[in-house]
Amino acid sequence: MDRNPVLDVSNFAAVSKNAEKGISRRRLLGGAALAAPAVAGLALTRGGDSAVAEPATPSGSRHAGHSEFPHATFAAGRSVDHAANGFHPTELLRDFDHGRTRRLASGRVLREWEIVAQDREIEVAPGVRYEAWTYNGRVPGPTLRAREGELLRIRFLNASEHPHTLHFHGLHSALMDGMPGIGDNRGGGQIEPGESFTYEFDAAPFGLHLYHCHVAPLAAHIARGLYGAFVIDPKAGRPEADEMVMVMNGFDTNFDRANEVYAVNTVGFHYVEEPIAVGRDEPVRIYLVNVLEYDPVNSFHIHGNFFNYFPTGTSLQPSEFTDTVIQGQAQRGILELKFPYDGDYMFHAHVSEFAELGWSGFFRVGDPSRLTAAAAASMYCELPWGKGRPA
Ligand SMILES: [Cu+2]
Repeated sequence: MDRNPVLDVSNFAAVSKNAEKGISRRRLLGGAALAAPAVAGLALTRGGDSAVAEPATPSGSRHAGHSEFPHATFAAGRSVDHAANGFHPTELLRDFDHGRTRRLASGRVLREWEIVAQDREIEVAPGVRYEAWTYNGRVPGPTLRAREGELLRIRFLNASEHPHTLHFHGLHSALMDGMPGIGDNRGGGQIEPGESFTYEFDAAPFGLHLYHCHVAPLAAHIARGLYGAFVIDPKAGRPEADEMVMVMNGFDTNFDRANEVYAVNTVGFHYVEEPIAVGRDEPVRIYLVNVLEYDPVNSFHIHGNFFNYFPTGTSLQPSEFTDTVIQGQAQRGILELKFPYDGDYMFHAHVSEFAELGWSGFFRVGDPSRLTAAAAASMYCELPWGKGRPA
């Protein structure tokens, strides 16, 4: 059907050791996957008893009120092996890659990075492995950070077994667009395995952008993990704050074009397991990017608080003071807020299904002895690893 082997869906399934063909996320949620509890490491472990084969609409569930919506929980008693993954979502959160800089004769700053595309298996929830395609071995790729007006140079090496590109959002010429078919005769366009290309363009406009691969089939290349945030600071900078990047993503672990795991920064429920520590009354700035494939919208909601929202970060004036934003794919924005009270505050997709499949976390504000998430989490939902689960 297609000349490119990566287009073959059966090929996708074949390379995912843990994928179980034909088990969709919706069937999983409906309880059908109970017949195959080993599916991608996912099992419905209600009450810690994997043999509990409840129908899709059980009655008398401990989780009355959403009993028609059994949770896909993850391998109990385990955490993701971050060392094996090669990246840690807690560190990745505040990891901004400024590259190397030097001043050109003109006085202008040249900023340079090297990005290598590599195939790499990663664990996206305890026991759930995924054959990712990565930039610099991590998902999301490095958060590239520059300042408005600089000259940017990104050397891209494709060490993957598949053709890829770097397609940046921002202002640049067609040759630098990472678009297959444009500039192939000048070394650009689609970058084949083993090839390299250097992208060069001005840092403009200031704001929060993203980059991703633009090789077809596009959904597959993006869903595999080839994306990252791209921050261009305004010339005068932004006010001091505790800054963090959140890339909202998901993983189609059985290659049926629907996601089984949802997350911020790749690992489902990671910020439940390790709440994000922030200071009380300290300014916090979140660079929020939605790269989710296969679902039309994503969202971010915070408990007990409101934030100023700067869509695309291209204006210094917020457009909204709110507690929930909706983003389509590639939409992004900057959130600024302070936490006035100690305690643990949940943040999650307000698409509840995403929240219950991993896209949930907590901010831990000030004194951790007060109102911590262990209790809150168990009240909210049955969570992985048996923590906080009622006896
Ligand atoms: Cu690609």
